[in-house]
Amino acid sequence: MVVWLSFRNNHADRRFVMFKRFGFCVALSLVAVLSLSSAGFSESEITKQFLEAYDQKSAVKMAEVIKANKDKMPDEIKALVEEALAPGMTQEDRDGKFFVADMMARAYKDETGDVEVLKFVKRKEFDSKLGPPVRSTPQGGVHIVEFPRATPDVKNIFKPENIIIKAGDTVRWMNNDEQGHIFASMPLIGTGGIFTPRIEPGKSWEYKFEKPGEYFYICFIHHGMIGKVTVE
Ligand SMILES: [Cu+2]
Repeated sequence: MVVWLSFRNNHADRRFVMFKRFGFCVALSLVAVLSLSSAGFSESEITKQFLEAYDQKSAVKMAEVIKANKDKMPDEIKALVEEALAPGMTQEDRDGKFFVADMMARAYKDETGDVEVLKFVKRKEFDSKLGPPVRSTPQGGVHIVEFPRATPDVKNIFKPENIIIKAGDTVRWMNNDEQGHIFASMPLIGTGGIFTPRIEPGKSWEYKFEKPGEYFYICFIHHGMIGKVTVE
């Protein structure tokens, strides 16, 4: 449950929850719509109709667009994600496209019960916020991920943030920062299993990865502090 709550704290997700409660979200949706209109969308007809319904704040019309184009939606949404990840995209445009892909995938899930497209969008969005994956070399039998000491420019990060290891390997998270961190992996989009206590400064915490998979994890305290372990 805590993992789910924290998952819901994820950025796009939070915007969606707010989007659902229109009364609370005028400012945010305005920001999103503004960034969409400047995002140079090569909007397909379906996306255009969906955005029109969104502009009218009509959840009913949005659902209708999805219903009328049900079979095309997975490809439509994947194309949007591809656009979002295209080279040269600004962060703002990327966020805008992921925002729409996320909304469409949710509406598609509500219509069909199929959650896989939404998971796909979430995984891609998460990956887009990380640097490229690095194959980790164990030191003294374990892989080390550090919470480095905060500097004026960089704080609340996992380092390295995106590693590849082998099944059976152990990762040790070491807190060299001056504050505590708590994190967990998100079973809704990847493999669950990591759930840490509060790791205080100077302390460390280990996890042995028996199960192959993609472990997307987030700090509960610091929004935007994210990492990933891919277990082969
Ligand atoms: Cu943290």
